[in-house]
Amino acid sequence: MPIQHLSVSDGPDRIAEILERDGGVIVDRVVPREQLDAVHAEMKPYLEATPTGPDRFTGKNTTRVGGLIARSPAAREVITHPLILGGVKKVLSKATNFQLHLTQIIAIGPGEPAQAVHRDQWAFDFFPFPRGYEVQCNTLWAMTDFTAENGATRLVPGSHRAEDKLEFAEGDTEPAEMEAGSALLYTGSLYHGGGANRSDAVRMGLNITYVVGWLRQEENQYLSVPQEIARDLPDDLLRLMGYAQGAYALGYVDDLRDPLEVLRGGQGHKGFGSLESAQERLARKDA
Ligand SMILES: O=C(O)CCC(=O)C(=O)O
Ligand SMILES: [Fe+2]
Repeated sequence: MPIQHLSVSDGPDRIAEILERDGGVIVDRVVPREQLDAVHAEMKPYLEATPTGPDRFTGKNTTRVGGLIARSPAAREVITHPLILGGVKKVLSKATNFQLHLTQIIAIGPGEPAQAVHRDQWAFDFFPFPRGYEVQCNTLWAMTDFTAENGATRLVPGSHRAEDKLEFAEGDTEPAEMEAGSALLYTGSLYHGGGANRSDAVRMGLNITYVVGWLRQEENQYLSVPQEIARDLPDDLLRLMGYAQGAYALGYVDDLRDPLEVLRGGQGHKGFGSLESAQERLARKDA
């Protein structure tokens, strides 16, 4: 099954529909490639200073750098892109809310072999989430063009409904070929892997991942983004980073205080959210 491409005019509902059907989708040319060049320019010193991966899964010829909210103001707009966030929100809508899971540039160098095909949600201790209850949604923005030759991410479309712990070979996968500025979205349940880079140039992608509000984030935003920087960020970005209540009770500070207000220097005595209203909301979603 080939990977479906959409355009920005298709809108968030269509993105979510294809993600629910296939587990992955490409939205072509979401931002001008120059917007991602700006992220690259801000991240270049970190990319240059970071060693390649220690093992085959992270990639011995692959550089991964995170902390994008602190290090790259240009990345913040990509992370909060309304169309993509709209699609993500729908896919994760069985939970009360969602948050940022990680921000990472993945630069696959020439000669890197294909990464083992995997599900990203295995990071949650291989917990067997119910099929159809998506807990994680990835976006991988092409900072360079993604081609089959240079290591475009490889997906097994439809495999989000498959059994857990399966093994797939490269021949079972489809390359997510796309122009720079495009975004690949895939659920945490979809089998995929970084492609082999058989070209002589680096394949660079910006991996921004979101997760339901009741799971632990992969990248620790409270320590990756120093408080001096966090304090000046807009509320919507801070909430996405986790300065908000997950579901109706998770993530408060000491005496049930609201983390966003505490960060801003206020008292923030909020208490829990309402269990009754959370139950009502979930009952509506089940209907
Ligand atoms: O860089 C890619 O194409 C995908 C990498 C990936 O799937 C991962 O590291 O979990
Ligand atoms: Fe992955």
